[in-house]
Amino acid sequence: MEPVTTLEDRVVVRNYLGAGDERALADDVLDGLTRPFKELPPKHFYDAAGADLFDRICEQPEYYPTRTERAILVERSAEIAALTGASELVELGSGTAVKTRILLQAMADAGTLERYVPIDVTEGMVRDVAEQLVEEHPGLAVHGIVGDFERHLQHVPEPDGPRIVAFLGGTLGNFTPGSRRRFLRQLAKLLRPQDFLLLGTDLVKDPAIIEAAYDDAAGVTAAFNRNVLKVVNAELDADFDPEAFEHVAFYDHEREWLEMRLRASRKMSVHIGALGLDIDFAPREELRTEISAKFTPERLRDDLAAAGLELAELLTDTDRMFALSLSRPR
Ligand code: AVJ
Repeated sequence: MEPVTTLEDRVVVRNYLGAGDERALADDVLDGLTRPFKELPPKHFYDAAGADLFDRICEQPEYYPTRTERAILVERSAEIAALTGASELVELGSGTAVKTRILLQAMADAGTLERYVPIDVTEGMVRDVAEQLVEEHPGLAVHGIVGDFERHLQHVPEPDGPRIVAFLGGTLGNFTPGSRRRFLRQLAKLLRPQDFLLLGTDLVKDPAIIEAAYDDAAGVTAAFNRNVLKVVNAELDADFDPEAFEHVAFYDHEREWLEMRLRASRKMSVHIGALGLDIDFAPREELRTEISAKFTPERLRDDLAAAGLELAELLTDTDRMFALSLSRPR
């Protein structure tokens, strides 16, 4: 009898998130809100409501990164598949894998596709994507990792063939310059000489275009920004009044990054029950919630080089709004 492979045989999902993970928010809030300049890391935007708001941001006419990156992928995926000869795709922050499907299809068309390794913090998302993709691609194996790509990269399985590690969407821009290079070095460790890093980065451009992308007319980004306060309220029993904070988005020329802040409209005191902590805001005091770095090709090359990587291809749209880069160990 022929051995029968069921869909289940081709899907493995491992969850590395543990009890300690609620602490991550508590620690970040304790640390970030007691600093002289208040700050919260952007990863806490993404509860279910935040993820929905982010999806809606991607549909706003002002928010160019998502559709531009997708267009580059549509245009160049066949070339990426051919150039890398990759049989496996490891993806950080895979989400609903909308863009990834384009690349996986190109790898399937090239006849090389064997395995997809999505990494995401939302278990349901990893499972759904895994099940859909094995149905779409006969022979594809999916090894899903539910975890934080800043902490769980050691659980990425040994490579099975030539590999692409993909970090799309411009999320590298959330790192400050020093930690950005440190993180790129972590990614470089997943690569052997024949492997490639596929990185999506937003590019330096007219600040008015960037600022509009982070302050859309429909107010979706403003709602997304305030959502982080709702996350803190829900998870840490706090009493932020999100509507008392104004959405601020500005491009910092010197640092070449977009910065989002929440500005207190009045003096207030916020109680954070789970931490037994009271935080005071002065009128107009600002809380930084995100930086989103924009790159020049030169700076990208330098950051990659600092991580021991060499730029092989820089793929951009005709307006040079966004870049996909392929790099490999030097
Ligand atoms: C998901 C980090 C790439 O920086 O453009 C969108 C997040 N913040 N609008 C970005 C975001 C406000 C986004 N990244």
